Amino acid sequence: MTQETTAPTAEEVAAFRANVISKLTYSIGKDPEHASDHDWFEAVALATRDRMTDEWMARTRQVYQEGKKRVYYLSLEFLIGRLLTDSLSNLGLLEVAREALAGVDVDFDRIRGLEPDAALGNGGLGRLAACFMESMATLGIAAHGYGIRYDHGLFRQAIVDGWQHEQTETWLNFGNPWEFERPEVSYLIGFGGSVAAMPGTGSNPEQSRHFWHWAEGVRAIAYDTPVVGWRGASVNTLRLWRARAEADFHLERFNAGDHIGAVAEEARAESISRVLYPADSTEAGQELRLRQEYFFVAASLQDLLRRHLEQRGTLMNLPEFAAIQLNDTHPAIAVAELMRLLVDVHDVPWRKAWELTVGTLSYTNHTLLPEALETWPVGLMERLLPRHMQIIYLINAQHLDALRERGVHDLKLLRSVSLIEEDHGRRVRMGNLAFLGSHCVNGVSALHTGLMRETVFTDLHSLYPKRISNKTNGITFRRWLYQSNPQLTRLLVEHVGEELLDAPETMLRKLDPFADQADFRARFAAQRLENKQILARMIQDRLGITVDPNALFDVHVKRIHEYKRQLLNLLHTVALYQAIRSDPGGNWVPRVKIFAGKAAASYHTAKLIIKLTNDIARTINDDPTVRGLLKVVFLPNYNVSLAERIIPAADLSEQISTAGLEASGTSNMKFALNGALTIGTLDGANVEMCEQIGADHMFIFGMTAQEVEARKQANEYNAEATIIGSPRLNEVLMAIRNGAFSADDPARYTALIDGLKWHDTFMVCADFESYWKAQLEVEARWRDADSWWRSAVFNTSRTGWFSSDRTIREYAEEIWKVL
Ligand code: 26Y
Repeated sequence: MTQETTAPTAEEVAAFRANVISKLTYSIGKDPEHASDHDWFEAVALATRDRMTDEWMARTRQVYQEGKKRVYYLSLEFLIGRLLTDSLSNLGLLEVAREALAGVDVDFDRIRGLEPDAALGNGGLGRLAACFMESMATLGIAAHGYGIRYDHGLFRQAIVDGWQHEQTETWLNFGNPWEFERPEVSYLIGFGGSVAAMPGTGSNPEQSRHFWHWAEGVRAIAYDTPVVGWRGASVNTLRLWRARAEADFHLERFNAGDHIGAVAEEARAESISRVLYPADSTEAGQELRLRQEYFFVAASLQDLLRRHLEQRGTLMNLPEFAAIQLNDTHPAIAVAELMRLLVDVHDVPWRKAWELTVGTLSYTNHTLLPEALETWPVGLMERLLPRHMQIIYLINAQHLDALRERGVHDLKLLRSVSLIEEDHGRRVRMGNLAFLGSHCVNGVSALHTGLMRETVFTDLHSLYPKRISNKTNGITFRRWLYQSNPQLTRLLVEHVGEELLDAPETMLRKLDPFADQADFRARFAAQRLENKQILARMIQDRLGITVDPNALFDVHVKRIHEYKRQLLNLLHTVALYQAIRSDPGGNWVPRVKIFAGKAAASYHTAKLIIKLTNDIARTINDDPTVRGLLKVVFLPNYNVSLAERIIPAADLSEQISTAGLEASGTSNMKFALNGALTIGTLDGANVEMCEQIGADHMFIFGMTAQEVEARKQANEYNAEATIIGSPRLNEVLMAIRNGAFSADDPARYTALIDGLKWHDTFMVCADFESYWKAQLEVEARWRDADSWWRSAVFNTSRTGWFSSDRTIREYAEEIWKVL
């Protein structure tokens, strides 16, 4: 592998092989003669984990001795993917492992494919958390990730007759060789019950401490996974909580004869860590979700306070030694829970507790979509977390009083910054709670941060103008370049040197001059072709569709959502199809349109878009007049491992959300890093990519966020008029609407297409012509190979800034104060 320029020595290989065989024999109990591939995978994983463990312990000891400040990253999602290649590669042991296994006739590539993806996340937010964990380890930041160890991660997507079906994901079926179970690290988490003031602590609610007599206790058990940084720099911990029933409680009921009740109790407790909420950006709104949020927040805060107290003996200096980052509002109940722990459990006066809370917490917002802004009914909160509800009321009262004292009497403003929404039944606004309880609040791209200030948080921002800052997202280059694209990495290292691997943010730029060298461009194109051949084989194997690796691979992969506008891409696909059919002898650029992504199970329109993709694919792929000039492929079950294979094989990256709605996007960065050209709107981080890479090397189209907003405000957008003005668009819509792709059910898409005509909330029609033109430019550029590959090189060379190391450095310096 690329990052190990010197071949491994025979001793290293023999030592590693001995470790693996010892694991196979004594931990798995298998004779090498009879071991299955899966046994070998597990043995290698265990041997790899051993190599991390020494460094892990040394590191933990050092952090303790040096008294370093710690970072706690609280996230309901960690979309990790596989860990074997990642860990070996970061430890510099990839070639060692490969050779060690070859010596016993085991193929490394075959066994690494057996590892299930740890899919403990839905999409961008969860994957960002995983990239951040790796970058924090690489930069030597003493960080702990805290989350939930779901029995079942994100569902497996099966496509049956073109429709998405959700199947249970079972990543733990064969156990998990990376984790350490810590039965001794466990906390009891309460729910429900009642609250009573402690006698003698005063009647002023600010001064009184309270007992919370909760009705139900659930045990949180820790499972630790070591996370190793680049070149083994340091090893941090991802601590995930599993829910277990309180054993004694359940046994008492059982002994009393209530067998069913005892089991039901157990099931109810354990359901908390049973399954990841499979919705992205659509309000989950279920009691179980709130239980999950509180469960992991409460366990994590107790755990970190215990660690802090053990080391410092007081909580008064918490912000000096601990920084807690809330990944979206999902852990926002931490504001109330930290207050509760400080005031009720540790006897800290209210004012001081508030100062400590705000000084320790910070919050990242990942979306402005109204349906994804969490609010919880006051009634539910009172029932499940009665003491927290009191605390939230108290925080709110003080917050509003302080404003009135500052002379703010505008009722509309006070209502908008209140923690309680009064309009649609009383609900707690978790975004406002996270904002008020944090000293720093950030967005994830420059555009998104600006919109946060102007829209959802405009009033809070006017009151706390310094609180919001921007931290543009990034990706870890170790996974998204070195591991997923060894061919390209090798080429880059050959031209700018080994140092590239340690300092890609600066070194990638050194490739710029090579963009003008024909032989370099040829090699850049050749590595792409190799990756495309691999993907073409996979498409053939999985779907039986033959695609030409020399065609332009046009790729749109991400969660399926109307705002991401997969539908716009499909309209272009059909328009292209119709154009080819009306001029089959024309000089067309052969294209393969590749789609992949999951739809939330309850999101009907998104699931219909998947069906439409498959209907269009079947019709076009079977049409002999097209002669393979256009192929459409929907690859099922998009996940991290599939992304690692698709992205390095992409020529064109589709980033076409309605401007203003994609907070950042991170696959846009992964594609560009691997040298794909982007067709995209000025949305999220596309804007900053354009600044770094140069508009000449991207295909930017469509309305800007401002234009979208202006049109909405003016209430003048009329999709129907737009459709009448575009015969091409009209023809496409008519064909889909009238069943050209759904002869078995001609009315299948009537409502979908009529929806575009009457509402077009995401401005698909409005951007269609502009998108069509941008796609023509794509074709013109593709025909001019020199120009295409020159731009491709610039995409790779100018994407260094999007390393998550840069992002983490910004958090570390400006928010956490740990660097
Ligand atoms: C409320 C609950 C149902 C919910 C669950 C998951 C709400 C939102 C989400 C996930 C949001 C998410 O993934 N957001 C994405 O975060 C990425 C990382 O910052 C961004 O790049 C991306 O634009 C944004 O959509």
